[in-house]
Amino acid sequence: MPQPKKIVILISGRGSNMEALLDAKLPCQIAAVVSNRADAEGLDFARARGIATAVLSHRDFADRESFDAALAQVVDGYSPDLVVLAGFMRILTTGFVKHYAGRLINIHPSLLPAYPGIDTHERALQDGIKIHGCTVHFVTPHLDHGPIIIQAAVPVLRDDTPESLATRVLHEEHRIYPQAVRWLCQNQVWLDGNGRVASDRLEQLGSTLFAPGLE
Ligand code: NHR
Ligand code: GAR
Repeated sequence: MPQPKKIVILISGRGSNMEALLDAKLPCQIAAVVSNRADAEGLDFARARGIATAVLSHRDFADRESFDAALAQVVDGYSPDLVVLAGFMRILTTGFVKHYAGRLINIHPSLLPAYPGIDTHERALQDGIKIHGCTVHFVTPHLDHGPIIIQAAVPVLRDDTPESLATRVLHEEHRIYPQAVRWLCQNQVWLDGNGRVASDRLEQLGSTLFAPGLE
């Protein structure tokens, strides 16, 4: 048996995606949870599970380069095979992203490449789109444009608010993020030399989502 992969999770707040990962009994070692905010709710949950935590406040650094350099030092202290952004809210410099090329992933609350950036649910409702969702992708220097590993689609309903839509999307985030990490830990999915997501999984299952549904 090869050594289980080591994972570091980066958070900024609530940490519900981190919780989903900790609850998923993944075939890997969660080495640490690192936050850029000391008051991130997710830190308490990780501590209660006996997982190492670290806080590095971006406010203590003069610029993004120095914050990212210090962050990389903390993260590298756990020698991770995979670094997982879970509601991490700081844009990362090219230097940081390149250092973790092929082993840095993010979950984003939209069907990328639609709605990169923040306030995705509000913008989706403004545009009147009928199908929305979430995306797990490798992180590249081009914000929210890295190679896609898995997506989940949900309907947008007539009376949705940004909050109700966020809740529906978040439910699916909690399903696809553990799945993506499991594939990566088991070497069933990887980033190939051409910057594309490759996979040796045989099944290709799925079904059509109509919104509103057909009569
Ligand atoms: N860094 C790089 N280089 N590439 C990506 O794809 C990244 C990234 C860092 C974070 C997560 C991303 C998301 O899923 C992510 C992907 C924060 C912002 C942002 O504007 C945008 C996208 C993401 C995360 N952050 C503001 C900033 O100035 C701060 C906003 C705040 O604190 O509320 O860094 O959406
Ligand atoms: C999630 O919806 C995640 O996709 C999103 O923030 C939420 C974090 O929730 N990420 C971003 O918007 C990154 N810019 P969580 O802290 O409970 O996992």
